[in-house]
Amino acid sequence: MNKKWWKEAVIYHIYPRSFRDSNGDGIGDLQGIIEKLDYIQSLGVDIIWLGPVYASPNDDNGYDVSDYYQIHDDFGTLEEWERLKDDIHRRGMKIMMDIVLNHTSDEHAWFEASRLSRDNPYRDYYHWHEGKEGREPNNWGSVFSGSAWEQDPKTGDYYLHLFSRKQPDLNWGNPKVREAMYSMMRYWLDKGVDGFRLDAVNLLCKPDGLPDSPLAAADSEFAPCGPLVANGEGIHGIFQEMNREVFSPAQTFTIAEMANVTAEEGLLYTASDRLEFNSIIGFEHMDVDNGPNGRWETIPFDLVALKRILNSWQTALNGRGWFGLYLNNHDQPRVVSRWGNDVAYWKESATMFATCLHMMQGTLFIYQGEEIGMTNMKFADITQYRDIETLNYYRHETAMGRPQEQVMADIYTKSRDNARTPMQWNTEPHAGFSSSEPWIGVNPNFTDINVEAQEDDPASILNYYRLLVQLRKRHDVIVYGDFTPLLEDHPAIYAYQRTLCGEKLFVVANFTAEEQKLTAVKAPENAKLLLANYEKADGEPDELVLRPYEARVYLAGTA
Ligand code: ISL
Ligand code: CA
Repeated sequence: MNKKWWKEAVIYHIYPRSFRDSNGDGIGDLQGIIEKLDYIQSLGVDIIWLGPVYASPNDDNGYDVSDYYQIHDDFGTLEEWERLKDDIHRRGMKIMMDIVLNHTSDEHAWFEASRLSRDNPYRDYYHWHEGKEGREPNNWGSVFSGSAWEQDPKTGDYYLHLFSRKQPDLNWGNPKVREAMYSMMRYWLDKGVDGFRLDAVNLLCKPDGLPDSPLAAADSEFAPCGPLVANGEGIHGIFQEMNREVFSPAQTFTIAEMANVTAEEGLLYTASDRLEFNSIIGFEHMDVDNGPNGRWETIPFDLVALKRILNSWQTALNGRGWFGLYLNNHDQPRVVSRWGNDVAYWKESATMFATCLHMMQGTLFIYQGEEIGMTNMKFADITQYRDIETLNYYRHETAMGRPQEQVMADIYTKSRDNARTPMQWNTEPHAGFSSSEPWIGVNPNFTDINVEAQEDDPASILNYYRLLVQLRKRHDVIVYGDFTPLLEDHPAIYAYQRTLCGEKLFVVANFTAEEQKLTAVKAPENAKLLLANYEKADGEPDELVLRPYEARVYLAGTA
């Protein structure tokens, strides 16, 4: 058991545009976060992860950075950022910045120079290529619909953008790009940043020769290229260099965000002796209800598949690498609506997911609003959506002739805007998020679901989260214990055991709205109920009936 502070840490993830608006322009800002630090601290969290707050034309809400050294006017000033950082530190918490290395904005000075001519010194900062037979250099599709290539009128060449056309991919084969990004990260470390969340970072190395993606679907001219581009040749060398140049000297804490990664690969990125990253947030478990054609296609939720994936990560990384535990973030629909029941069993399912996740091994993430059970949002009209991925998808699908109701149904299920509606603070107008009309609509259920309503209610989701965080601090077995999967093929119950130096933690969770009888497993001898999401857990541990979305945790052999 290799103890580290960051393994024990709980991270609170802020999406700055939607957290709290202090000056009434409808957009969340740094001063708004400063005002809410008491609240964040009251959750018991250790680290605040700040979504991108750099200068940006906001094509992808700040993940398109035009200047990595400036704070976006919408959010405030560098002085305000300094104050936020100092206030976070004064409270004994840490600050983690979101770092976007795969691409810049097309309004970044490097890209503006690079598009001027073929022999511009910045040309090689990006991926510029000639067309092939009057078309794109290959069949790669962008994550945000359409081609991953854009032809630029100035020279007639194409540039690569795996995300929007305003997010050109950087060429990490160019040592000048690497050095510039390393010094940018050092700049933030010198300012006192404690850690980084590295955006889409396993996409940095594109395959030589730019081969076509084999994933072409019959009805689309462009093919998903994530699996082909992810984890490219040379990537580990770059991460080890980055670690030597930036992370190790500053002893900083790093979490790599990576889609298209299995547990075996996740171990390569996080194994402590390989000196790449401390931890990883993967997508495999969140992709469990994606169909063969990607995330917009939804297949029924399959608990056995989810267990297979999460259990494989728990086992593969144990003792060698380190996992990042999440079920919610700004890119995912709210899990309580997605795989739970946000009507009849809203509180039960929200706390069940939390229990199941919090008792696993890894650094824990709480995404703003998750701790009060915020739900998905169905906007009546496409014009009310703001997310570029959603808007591009709508445009693309309707242009292909798909009925609008079908496309809207996909959007209701998977749009990232589900998780980007303003934080629901109280019952005041605009949910206490802002004094004026917010940049994106507030979920009308804020009158029922808000922080104020839950603050003093001992049975609220909010106070359940506080308890979960405290338990993690109190019991090493939750952080460090070995993981043993149980009932792997059971279609309705997630069960597992954690063990550490004679201590045993036994976790059972009912993922359905029906009662489930627990027959094949039982809590260990002399185990005591540590936590439950129903008032009173009845029955003896060996003849349990789990009520709808009930979750229980038993502890035995306390040292
Ligand atoms: O690459 C993918 C699929 O092949 C995506 O799932 C991708 O990994 C994911 O979208 C990365 O998300 C992050 O980078 C995006 C940004 O829009 C997201 O908000 C951010 O979390 C581009 O910067
Ligand atoms: Ca504001």
